[in-house]
Amino acid sequence: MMPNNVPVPEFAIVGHPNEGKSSVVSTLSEDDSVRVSPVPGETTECRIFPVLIDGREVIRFIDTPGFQNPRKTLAWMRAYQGDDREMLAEFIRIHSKDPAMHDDCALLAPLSSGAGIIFVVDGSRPLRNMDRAEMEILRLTGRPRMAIINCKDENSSFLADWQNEFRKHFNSIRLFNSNRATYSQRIALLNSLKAIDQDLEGVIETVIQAFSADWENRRRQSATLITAMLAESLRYRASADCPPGKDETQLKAQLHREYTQFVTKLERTAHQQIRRLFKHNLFKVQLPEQSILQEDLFAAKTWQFLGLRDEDLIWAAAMSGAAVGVGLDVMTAGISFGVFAAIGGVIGAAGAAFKGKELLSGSRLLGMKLDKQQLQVGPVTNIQLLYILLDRALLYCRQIISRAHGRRDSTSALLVDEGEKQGYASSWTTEERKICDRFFRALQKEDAPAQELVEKELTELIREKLRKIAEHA
Ligand SMILES: Nc1nc2c(ncn2[C@@H]2O[C@H](COP(=O)(O)OP(=O)(O)OP(=O)(O)O)[C@@H](O)[C@H]2O)c(=O)[nH]1
Ligand SMILES: [Mg+2]
Repeated sequence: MMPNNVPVPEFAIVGHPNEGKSSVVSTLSEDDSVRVSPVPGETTECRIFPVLIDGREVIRFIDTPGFQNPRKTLAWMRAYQGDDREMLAEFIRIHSKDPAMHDDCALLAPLSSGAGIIFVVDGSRPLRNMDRAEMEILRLTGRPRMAIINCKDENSSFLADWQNEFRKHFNSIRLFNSNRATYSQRIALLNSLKAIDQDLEGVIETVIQAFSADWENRRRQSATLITAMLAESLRYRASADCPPGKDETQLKAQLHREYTQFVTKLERTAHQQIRRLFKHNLFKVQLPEQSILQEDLFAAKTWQFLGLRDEDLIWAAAMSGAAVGVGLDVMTAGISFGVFAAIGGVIGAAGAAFKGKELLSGSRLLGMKLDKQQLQVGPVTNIQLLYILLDRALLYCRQIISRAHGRRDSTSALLVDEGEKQGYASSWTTEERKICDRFFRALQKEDAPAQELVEKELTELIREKLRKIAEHA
């Protein structure tokens, strides 16, 4: 962590209007409150975006307006005869009342107070003389500077021109797409910042370490949230009185509905908490149509996608909301897999009926007169629910982790459609699946000390999986 007496490094993000400066600031500071707009001239005043880790500011990025009158600014600087160190302050003093120079004064102000420069251009357009004037202004400021080529569209035919020109004016150059940059690309950018000025090396290294510890912390917290969500979903049980004469089908449907709503809400809450950990407040992404996260948690499609085995299909049908209307047949099959258990006088009879193949049809249960007092739903005895929730949580994390904060559209961050994958857990090793198994069995036994141990084990496994996801995001 940054010691108290070390000044916080600051970088002003400068460039022509509408090139993506604010978007770069937003991605680098992981702050999606930065105003980004397709209309040039959106940013009219400088604004500081500090990066806080554990309440301490480690680095700050300054969003600035685009150059307004670069030719006149450059001409003034070239004609300036005074002390170089006073040049920017003098420029601002002389032009501060001139509305035609307002933005130039504003963007040069942080440089005058010592900020480093990150110059942003949209590399998908050709280089113009205006850009050369802007680069020359920045060179004349004498501040340490790097250039970022932020390609707003896929066109890379102008890249070589930009790179050649940049070599004349900047200490460091990077391709950096503010809409697609991943965590590792941001770290790579910070590493390049070290090279622009030797004095910055130590302090930027400290920032990189703080970032990396913070991300590790977020992954650990996400893993803890996922494990808790799994435990609560799988441990759930509820019962209702079912005296003779009461409409049992309706009661089951109601218990079932309450159960699926409970798990669905738990899942949504856990996902939202993870989204907040990664500082995404705007994320209302339209996932690809095929995405499994689009689907209802209990839809048969979800379960098929994520590798459901044939013998679990009836169980899945029983779990799906649609099956509620189907009637007792499917619901009864559900009982056999542990969604519903009839407790009280019925256990012996039901237990006998569950043996053998007939249980799948449910036919023998259908006509049975059971003097049950209570109907119980949960705890779930089918481990598939664990894998489905786990896979969906990991897929959700992948979306969140790979989303750049500077992005403002609502399409998915991922180029590859994750819905095509069969989920993560299906490719896990036997050892990893055993961890899930132990966790699941401990929950069923309601054995608290054993649970604590396996919860730790599972959290650790999830944390490691999240690390791998972040690495490849
Ligand atoms: N597709 C795509 N669009 C981008 C990218 N970067 C920025 N944009 C879009 O370009 C527009 C301008 O982005 P801003 O970040 O507001 O640009 P700016 O340089 O701050 O603009 P001013 O404040 O007006 O000077 C916005 O509509 C952004 O969403 C990018 O990497 N890819
Ligand atoms: Mg802006």
